[in-house]
Amino acid sequence: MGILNTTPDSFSDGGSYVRKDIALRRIETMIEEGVDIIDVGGESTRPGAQAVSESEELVRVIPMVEAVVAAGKPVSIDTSKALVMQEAIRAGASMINDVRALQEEGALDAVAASDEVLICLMHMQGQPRSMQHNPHYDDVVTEVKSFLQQRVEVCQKVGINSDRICLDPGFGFGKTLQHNCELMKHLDSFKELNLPLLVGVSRKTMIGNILDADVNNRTNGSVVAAMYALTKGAKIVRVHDIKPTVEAVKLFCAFEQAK
Ligand code: 8Y7
Repeated sequence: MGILNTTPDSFSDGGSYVRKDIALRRIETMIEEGVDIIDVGGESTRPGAQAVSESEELVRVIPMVEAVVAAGKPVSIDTSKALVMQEAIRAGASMINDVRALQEEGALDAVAASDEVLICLMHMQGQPRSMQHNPHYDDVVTEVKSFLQQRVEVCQKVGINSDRICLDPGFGFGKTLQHNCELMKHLDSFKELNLPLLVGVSRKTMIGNILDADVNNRTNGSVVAAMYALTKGAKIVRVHDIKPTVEAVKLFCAFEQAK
């Protein structure tokens, strides 16, 4: 899954894809480099980021959803807002990627109203503005898993079949470096939830902290971390650097498919 940010304050793209033509070129490049799904986001969930209005988010993302659909690639829409979900589904989005796991008003119904769209339910402790202030868990792996299981049950109650759901522990979302490392080490235990896992660690602070690398020097770390997640059972990796990640995935698949 390739990340297409349309947010001026996104920490790793520095706002360089705000202008539409640049975003369109970025979509083309990602496709050339072998991306499978493009995740279009219009709200920065970076720690401390400000909220974005519904109308602003729609203006940012819908043209990009349309462009990716026109290019023939599946689109995931990174949003928590019901109206943005509805409009993106109408524009042809294949997946909703919700860091708030359909807890905002109307979001559950927006997904339930479609009988096709996929949904990624992610775990977050707190809200983006303050989530990194003092994250606390007694047992991060158990607590994240049990939250995701509860959200799956809520989805099923409103008719969202589990074959449309994937799960994400939400690396960096209300988690210390130790929490993130513990989740990564025990990612294989999420198999007990019996749903595909999506993992997003690309260029994140956890990688910067371990490697003492600024955001422009995290590609190697991001690819290695994605590879580790794959060996622990992740089925989708959400990344900025398409080419090296596609190479890692190809190697992983070649090894895994050997007899
Ligand atoms: C994730 C995500 C972000 C993630 C999923 C960033 C939107 C921060 N991270 N969605 N979104 N999983 N599913 O650094 O880890 O990309 S935003």
